[in-house]
Amino acid sequence: MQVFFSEDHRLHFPQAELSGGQFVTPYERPSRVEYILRQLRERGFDQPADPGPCDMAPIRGLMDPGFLRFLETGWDEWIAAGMKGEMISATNPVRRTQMAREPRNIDGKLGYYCLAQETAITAGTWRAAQSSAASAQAAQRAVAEGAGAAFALCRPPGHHATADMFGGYCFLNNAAIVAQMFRDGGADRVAILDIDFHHGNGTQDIFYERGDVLFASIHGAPEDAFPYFLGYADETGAGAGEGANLNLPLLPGAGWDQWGSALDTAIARIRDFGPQALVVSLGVDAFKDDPISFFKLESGDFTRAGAAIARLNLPTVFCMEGGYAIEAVGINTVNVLEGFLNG
Ligand code: OKP
Ligand code: ZN
Repeated sequence: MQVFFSEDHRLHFPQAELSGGQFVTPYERPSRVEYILRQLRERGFDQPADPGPCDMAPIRGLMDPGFLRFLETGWDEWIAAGMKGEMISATNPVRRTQMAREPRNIDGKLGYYCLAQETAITAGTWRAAQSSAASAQAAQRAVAEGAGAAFALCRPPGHHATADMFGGYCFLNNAAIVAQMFRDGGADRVAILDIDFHHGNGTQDIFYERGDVLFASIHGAPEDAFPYFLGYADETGAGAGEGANLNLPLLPGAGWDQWGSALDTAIARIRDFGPQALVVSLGVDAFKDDPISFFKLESGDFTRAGAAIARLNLPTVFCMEGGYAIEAVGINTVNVLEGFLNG
């Protein structure tokens, strides 16, 4: 399986994440990828290839132009406005501000485009986010050209980012970009399977009214887990997308019995949908020792998950998302990939 990875992820490493009223070292940190790279190396995977530059054309087709302008130029504006710290949003449009429009002031703009305040923007964030999307794009191209599957070792992750908001450690929605590239390349239907512990609100939002991209997600119930405001089972899609959104929320403590059977449900739905390509939002934070999650998967369960996904027998792009139990993140990620290859 080809692996794509860019060292430019290092350009994004905020000093602080707002967590429980404290500033802590971000959970989503550069060293996460070192553990994944080491496991790939030790277990005989191909040397990761650099993806080359990010192709902005498919991204501009999917994302809000004002949001992209903000990501591109926001940091310079912030510094020019005399701000001294990292970009952390303090004021956001909330209920009954549906008519909110982009402010001129950069602090206001930051709030306008931010969906969760734990995520800071720094000088290198935009370039890192582009390099992450570039890895996803290179993996898509490899699979479109006939590789059965490819792994994009994306960092920062993507599935919380909408067409016009960042947050939950995400800036550009890599999985959505890949799905759209498959569509643009001629696939009539594409499925996205999101196995990250957190609901992929961004991916859901981007495709919610579209019937050509199925989004299926297994995640911590929104009553109890970030991103809190989306991910309920009754969100089934709208308009042309009615029926093309499947949320499988699970309560705290869910282990393989429940999680594995939710995976079977998602896989059956994907099979019924009849896609020509599959994108997997591959988070491994459903692991029992994850510091910010509450499922109970064992490392061996990730191998079983990979094998189950392989039975779909689809051209597959894996995009890395979350996983914060730093010692195990490599083992669990590569278990999914190995389970898939042997499945
Ligand atoms: C990103 B991905 C920690 C709370 C963190 C944000 C979680 C983002 C997860 N005190 N809230 O889906 O793994
Ligand atoms: Zn997650």
